Amino acid sequence: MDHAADAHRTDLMTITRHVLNEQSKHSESRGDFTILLNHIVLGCKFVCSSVNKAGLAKLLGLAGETNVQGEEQKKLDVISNEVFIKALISSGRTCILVSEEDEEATFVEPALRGKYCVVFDPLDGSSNIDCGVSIGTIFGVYMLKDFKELTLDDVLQPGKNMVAAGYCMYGSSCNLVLSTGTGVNGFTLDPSLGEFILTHRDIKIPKKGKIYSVNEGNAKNWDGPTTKYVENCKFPKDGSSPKSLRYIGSMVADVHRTLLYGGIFMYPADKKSPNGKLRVLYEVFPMSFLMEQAGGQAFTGKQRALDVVPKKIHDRSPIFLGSYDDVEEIKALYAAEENKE
Ligand code: FDP
Repeated sequence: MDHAADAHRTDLMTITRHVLNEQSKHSESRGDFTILLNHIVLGCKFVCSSVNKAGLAKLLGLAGETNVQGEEQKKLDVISNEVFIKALISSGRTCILVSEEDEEATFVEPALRGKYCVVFDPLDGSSNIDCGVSIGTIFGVYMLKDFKELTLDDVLQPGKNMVAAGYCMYGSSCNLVLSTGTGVNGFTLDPSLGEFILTHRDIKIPKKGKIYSVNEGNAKNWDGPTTKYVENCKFPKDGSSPKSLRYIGSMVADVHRTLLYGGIFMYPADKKSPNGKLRVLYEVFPMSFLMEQAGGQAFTGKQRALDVVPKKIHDRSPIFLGSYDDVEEIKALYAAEENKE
């Protein structure tokens, strides 16, 4: 028996231990965020297990279909939403929940209320479920300013006001990436322990990348700066090598790769969708928060993404995020375009 190896294995930095360590740096903290995070982690573990079992359990298919026992089949994204809503409410630390799956925000009943608002997409990239491509959960957390009267304005705040953001990717391994505003850390689920272990400490995105990631099928409807940027990726004029194109079409997976390898991920505006496709509150903001915390940038084509003030909970925005220098390049192209007008 290798006692040294075993001893090493018992000194694991789990996500709970990590957050408790962070909490101990703030003497005023009462542990509410740690409790909230535990419930988010529980939701992620549940969804991870459902995603892994999806084929076997015949969870795939349209919501509303019935199985051989005549029971109603639920789609994975419907199940994931129910799991997160229940986990977040039962934490006793939330007051308003905004989910991609629900048209209206959920106001938690007064007896179970806490000070956090959580915005989330329980299962992003759902068009990839049936072919086993990586999908994920994205979340952002705001802290309530005024406890007296809850209104939608408590969640219609710019992304820079978030106190935490993260995502969990359900892929060949289950990875949870989290920022509480002091850098970005990545945790991998050890299925034998059922614990997320710190595997990527203080993630920093490379300053410049070699990959661009965009749905080029929309190119005929792009604006000038996006078209020019992608042209430069393929035919650089400064003598550098062309960039590689990688596009999974699942935001969590595309952003995860961008964070670790560098480069740029874009979902620009186009003539058909002048506000792009991705949702401000639970896609653009959390991913932009993580990018900035990792040393990168996030830009909408007009402004810093985290400065946007959403008007409605399901608002959309164009987004360019990733390595600092790469986003700087697209910002320059938009600035040049604006100067021409
Ligand atoms: P999906 O439609 O599969 O749910 O916002 C959802 C999203 O996936 C993102 O995860 C992904 O980045 C994007 O849409 C892909 O959109 P396109 O298929 O238009 O490229």
